[in-house]
Amino acid sequence: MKKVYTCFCTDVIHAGHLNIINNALKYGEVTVGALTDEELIRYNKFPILSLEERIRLYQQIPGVSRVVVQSSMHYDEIVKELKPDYVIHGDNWKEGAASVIREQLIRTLKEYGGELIEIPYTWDETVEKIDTIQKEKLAMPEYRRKRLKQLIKICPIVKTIEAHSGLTGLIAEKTVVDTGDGKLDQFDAMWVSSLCDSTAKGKPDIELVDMTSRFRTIDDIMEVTTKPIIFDGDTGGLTEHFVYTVRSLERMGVSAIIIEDKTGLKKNSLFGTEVKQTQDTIENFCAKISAGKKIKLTDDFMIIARIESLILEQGMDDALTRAKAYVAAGADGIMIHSRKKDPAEILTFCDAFRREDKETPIVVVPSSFNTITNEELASHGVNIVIYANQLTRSAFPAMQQTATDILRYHRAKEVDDRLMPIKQIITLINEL
Ligand code: SPV
Ligand code: MG
Repeated sequence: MKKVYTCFCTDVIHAGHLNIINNALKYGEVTVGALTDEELIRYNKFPILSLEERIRLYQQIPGVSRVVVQSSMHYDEIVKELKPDYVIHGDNWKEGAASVIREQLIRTLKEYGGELIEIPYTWDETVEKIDTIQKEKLAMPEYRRKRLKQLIKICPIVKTIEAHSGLTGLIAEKTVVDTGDGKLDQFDAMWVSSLCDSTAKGKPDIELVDMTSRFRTIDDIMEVTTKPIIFDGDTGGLTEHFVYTVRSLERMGVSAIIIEDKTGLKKNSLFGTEVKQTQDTIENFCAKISAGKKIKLTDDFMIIARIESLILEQGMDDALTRAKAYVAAGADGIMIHSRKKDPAEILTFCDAFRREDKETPIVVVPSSFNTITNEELASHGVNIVIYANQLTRSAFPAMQQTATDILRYHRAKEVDDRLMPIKQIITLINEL
């Protein structure tokens, strides 16, 4: 009996998959590979079923002899191990990002005389509908909300970028980069920054933009994206108000709120000690965390405590003492912030915190200490990295320069080659 291999990265079996299996059976005994969660995420196919559930699903397909785990989108490793006589795949991967995977597979098969069989890809209305439903499901509150906790478990570090509008949400959702080794990468989550949400409205970052308005921003982002949202909740306000915020965010499908241990008039942390900022007492802040924890209804929603001790120059011991207290009060994660250019104090904190607490997720925002890479942060136990304001900071000077130049030249011709072509901008947004 010849050996046939195919790999699935789906949560739903439709006519297209059955067609592949039926064709594969003509050549021999069929093994199906189930792609790992980590690889699916890098290719923007966030799994709704767990790997175990997907394995069981594939095992139930008539004609499938066994299911194995494929741990890379590239077939080299699995093909070298299984040495199938045939690998079968739809013919829809000759172009685009997946073509690199195809070419590499052909080279590997050649080494021992294996063969690639490509069959016409099934694309009809039913398949299209199933595909759309799967994608749309991810935007629903119950799927979106739990996705952050899932990502923390799966990813070495959850890469998060700021979004403050539908358009920036789309950038966070759709920006994919080819990492050069035939792999793709993208952002995992979105940060609704108080700084950028306020700035976009032309307001200072002092908790002036009210919750109704901030929820409207979230709604705009949610309408056009599926990725999970981390909400910048500033100080969380009065505890009596904070519990309502938690309820609303959780119901909307937001995954986490981060609140900072400051009280009184909030100023942006990046001002540090240049402006008057007051840190809350440990007791008050713990009470706020506990109240939020008590009111939330799901295990998915996270309340993350942000420590301002380093920002306010209160020292490392204070930061660590507070971290411990906030976790004891029920915080689902810790954010440690710094405005130093050198990441040393952040890393010292992370290492010390991790020596005692291996589990509680750590969040960092490397706006000032921007030389450090995601990988370095992950190696110090950081779980979520937030690129908190770079989209706003790149867009603002570009727009300002354009406005200045139109005034200077009395026309728009001189700025035109810096602009996105009109044709491109009107096709940027997909219609339903
Ligand atoms: C934000 O993005 O609004 C933040 C991060 O809170 S920072 O601006 O660095 O304080
Ligand atoms: Mg903020």
